[in-house]
Amino acid sequence: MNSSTALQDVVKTIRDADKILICAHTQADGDAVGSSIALAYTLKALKKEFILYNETGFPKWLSFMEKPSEVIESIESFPFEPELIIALDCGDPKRLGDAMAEYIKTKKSINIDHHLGNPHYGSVANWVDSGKAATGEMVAELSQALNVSLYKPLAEALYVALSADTGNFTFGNTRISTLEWLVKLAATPIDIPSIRVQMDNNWTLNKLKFWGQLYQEIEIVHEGRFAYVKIPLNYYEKFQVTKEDLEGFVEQLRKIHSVRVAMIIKEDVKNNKQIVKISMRSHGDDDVRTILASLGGGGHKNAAGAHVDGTMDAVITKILPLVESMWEKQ
Ligand SMILES: [Mn+2]
Repeated sequence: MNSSTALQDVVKTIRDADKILICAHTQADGDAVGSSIALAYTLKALKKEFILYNETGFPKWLSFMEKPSEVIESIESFPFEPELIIALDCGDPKRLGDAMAEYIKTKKSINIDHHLGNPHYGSVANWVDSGKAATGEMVAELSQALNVSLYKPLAEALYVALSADTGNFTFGNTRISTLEWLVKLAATPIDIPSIRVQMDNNWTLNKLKFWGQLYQEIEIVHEGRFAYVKIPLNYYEKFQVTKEDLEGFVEQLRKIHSVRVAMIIKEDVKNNKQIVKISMRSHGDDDVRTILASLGGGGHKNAAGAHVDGTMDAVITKILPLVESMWEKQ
């Protein structure tokens, strides 16, 4: 199904529904939060009842954003029973959280996303386009198709979504269409310089010192082309920071002139089991999604992630040859 047919299906399904739940992937990033809030403002303009849901809430660094309602984090707290669920920016239904991954199977659902390999889990419509820089760009098109004007809080949420997923409009995923949306957003009353201050200049001293320590621990292998940092679980307590304070760190590793692939690997615990969480970034033809897909992960060609059982060192031992063999095949 082509993109415009999928969009028309989404438009029609939304027009026909009155009680709609909006959700996105857990550990939400700027695109997940921005597109959720933007869709909520779109539904508000259409006078629909909506629930803004995220199983792990929204991160503190985005608390400056205006929201049309509180964020609900548990199914028990729903103010009403939704008839339609719209999942945003989520390439795998498991990433909606344990409770929502089950709940979504019991309702009509729409899946709007830009992750490659999304399995089209929406029961009534799937608008999946990996050519889009951000899910926020799709929500922008959707609100336009629904004839909702770019009023200020909606425009602000779209700006945050687009800017977050494109490294402030610098990554290779930034298309002409993305920049055209930036122009449209800049023409609204939003105050971009002040949003930038709130997105960029909001660090704690602890976070700065934490990053300072991580810079000391960068490992560089494969003739300078692969850089990674391990983050032991006890670091959060040691430096008095949260997992959120790592947002954006992996991009720093790409600043080294020789580095083509960057990775952070974090120790974590899930269901009393030790796991590691991996984030990888690359440029151009270096396809890190394929590398992490072989470990059960996913994402985009130049930005991917995975959750893997085992210790950090064991997982690194697995990844090192995968990165090397990607280059051998090129
Ligand atoms: Mn995204």
